[in-house]
Amino acid sequence: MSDFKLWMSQTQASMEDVLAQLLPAAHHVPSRLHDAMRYAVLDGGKRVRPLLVFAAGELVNADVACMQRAAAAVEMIHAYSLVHDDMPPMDNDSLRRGKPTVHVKYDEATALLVGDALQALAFEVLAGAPLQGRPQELVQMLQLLARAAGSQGMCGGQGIDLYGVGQAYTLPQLEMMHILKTGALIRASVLLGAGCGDALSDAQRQQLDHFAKCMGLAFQVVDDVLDEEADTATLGKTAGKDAANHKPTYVSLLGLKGAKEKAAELLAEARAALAPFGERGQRLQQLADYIVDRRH
Ligand code: GRG
Repeated sequence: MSDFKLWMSQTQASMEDVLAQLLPAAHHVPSRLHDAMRYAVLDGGKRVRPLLVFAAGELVNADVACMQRAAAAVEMIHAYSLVHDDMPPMDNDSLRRGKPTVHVKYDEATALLVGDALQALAFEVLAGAPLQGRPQELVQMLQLLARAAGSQGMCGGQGIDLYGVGQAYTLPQLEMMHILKTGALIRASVLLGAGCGDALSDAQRQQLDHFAKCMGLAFQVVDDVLDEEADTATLGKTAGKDAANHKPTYVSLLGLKGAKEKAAELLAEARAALAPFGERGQRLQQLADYIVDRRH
């Protein structure tokens, strides 16, 4: 196993423990809600956002306990977004991570509460990050996550997506939607990881921010490519699910080859943005490569 793969599986395993400890125990009243929260978060997912927190932390000698809390907070926001996105008024999906979605396994009211409670818990967890003597930095991190999750971040992107159903998007419009819907939380993951260690210069922070923005978009372009390839394999034809729903994707706008080229361009730009960090940026660079090369 490569050094990167080992790091990835160890980080994923340790995050599972951290999340299991930070989530309320399933027997705590109301146990149905707590059981559903644990079901939504634990035992599934690639943990890409926590991995980004930890890899970015390597740039700045970050404190492990701080990164654990930042990573758990971002993953809780991500899990809440998936629970709500799967519900009937949004994507109406019955399977997630190979398991019944929360509203199917429990019920719709519970799924709403799970999302709401996970979002609140995320901020409680981040507020407990051990940044002794740096209260201003902690407030900035809380603001960063709040903005990334809210109407000028992930929820805003989801709104643009919902209100645009049936409309023809241009590439810049699609890009704007994904920069918010998927990219905001990916960007926040990188910046929160960097917030857990030594301060960066303004120039370094801008470079890192550029890296994070490129990766947020690259993640989504690859997601569209993987969706298209899965649909093609299932249906035996090129008309994917999103095209059938008139939902534009990078593949529908650029073609499969064009979308793959776009992902490669974004990766190259992201790698270039890391160059000034030298050796310390190696983990983040490996993770960027993994995000673009991933198979699911
Ligand atoms: C409902 C407020 C609200 C927001 C929803 C992120 C999102 C916004 C919806 C998810 C829909 C979706 C499938 C978007 C594509 C990109 C994406 C976020 C994929 C899922 O993330 P992964 O691949 O999932 O990191 P795992 O399961 O590995 O955690």
